[in-house]
Amino acid sequence: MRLIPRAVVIGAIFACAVAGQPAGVNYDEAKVPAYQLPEILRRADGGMVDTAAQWDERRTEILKLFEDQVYGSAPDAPLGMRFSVLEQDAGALGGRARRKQVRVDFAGTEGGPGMEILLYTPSAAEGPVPVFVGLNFGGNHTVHADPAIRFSTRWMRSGEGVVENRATEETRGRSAGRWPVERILERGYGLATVYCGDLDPDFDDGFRNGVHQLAPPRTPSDWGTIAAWAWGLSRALDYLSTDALVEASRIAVMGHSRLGKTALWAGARDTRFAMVISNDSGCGGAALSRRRFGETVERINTRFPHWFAGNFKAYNDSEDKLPVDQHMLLALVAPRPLYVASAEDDAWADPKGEFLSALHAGAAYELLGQKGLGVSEMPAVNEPVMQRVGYHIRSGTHDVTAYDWDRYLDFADKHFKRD
Ligand code: GTR
Repeated sequence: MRLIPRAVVIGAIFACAVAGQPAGVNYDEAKVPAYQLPEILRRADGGMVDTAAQWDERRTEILKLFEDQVYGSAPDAPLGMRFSVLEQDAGALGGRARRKQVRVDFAGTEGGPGMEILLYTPSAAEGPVPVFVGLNFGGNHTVHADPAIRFSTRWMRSGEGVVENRATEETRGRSAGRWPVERILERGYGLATVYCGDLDPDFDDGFRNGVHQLAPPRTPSDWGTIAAWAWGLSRALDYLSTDALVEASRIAVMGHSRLGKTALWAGARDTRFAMVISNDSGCGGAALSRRRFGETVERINTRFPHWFAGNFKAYNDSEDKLPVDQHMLLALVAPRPLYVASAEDDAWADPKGEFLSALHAGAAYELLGQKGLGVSEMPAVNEPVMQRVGYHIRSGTHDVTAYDWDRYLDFADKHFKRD
């Protein structure tokens, strides 16, 4: 019998237990390969962009690279889209909120592809308010225990309270910890949310369901699921811009994890989003792919083959061939306020890679006369930095917490303050 040294066994068990993820994942800073990031301000023809006036062209070039090689390109807003208010109450949440639930029929016909928006605004507001908009993971009814929130009967990922991929009443309010509605309202903001599965159920079905029906992907540069979700956020913004309760020029897009990747892509494409917030978005979100720390391009494409455009698979274990890296995605938000958040015990999402990405995106902000992060070293845990770009790494795990939201509200106060 061959004996495996005890230290090796313990080491292996430890590596798996720490990560809670497949073996062979790199969590060692010393093993991050040497890499060179593509320069944000160097055009494809080799020339440098050195005036704000030249940025628009470079921005278009970078956006196209992300569309073609990473997320896939999505169609324009559909013609004939229809909004119907399904329910509203000016005295919701014990009189603190106005609640509105709106159905969006993308093709203008009931029963076709569509989504439901849940909107809360502070009842005390005298005029339109700035609003945070983000997708949720489990149905609008999971974001608050409010019994009047319409229950989602769509396909759900399996989990507690989900039976045969459908939610049960048990899931009402389940994610309330991630959506501190009262706190947001007290600070004078509104919150709008949509279930991501209204747009595209989160499984690989060859893009037959969800909004992909409107323009089925035919080429490896067509929209994957993240692009479909991001497209839906733009459609939510289309609606919100028509609602008198909402200040259309102050809408912040926010998302966590896979939906943080989505918020970044939505905010990068659609400059009507006045602020962009990424919570623990990791690989394919804020984290630099070339670092190969935690989740890698190959792992994400293998486990979630439907999230990105087909072309992205060509970069499995070949990150250095990517014509972009994620600091360029963040640069597409410039000069609008951008916040990137990490969590200390979320190595899978590579907090340092998220920070470095935000740091390097500063090149575009500076070109446009704004201060990026304003620091060059990663700040200590629970010590946020906030200029035009904000960043924090909080203690704890992969999640959205009250701490995260308090920082986003501070950041919004800083940038959305009325003159
Ligand atoms: C993980 C995935 C991450 C992240 C996360 C989430 O399984 O590897 O990229 O998106 O899911 O969305 O919670």
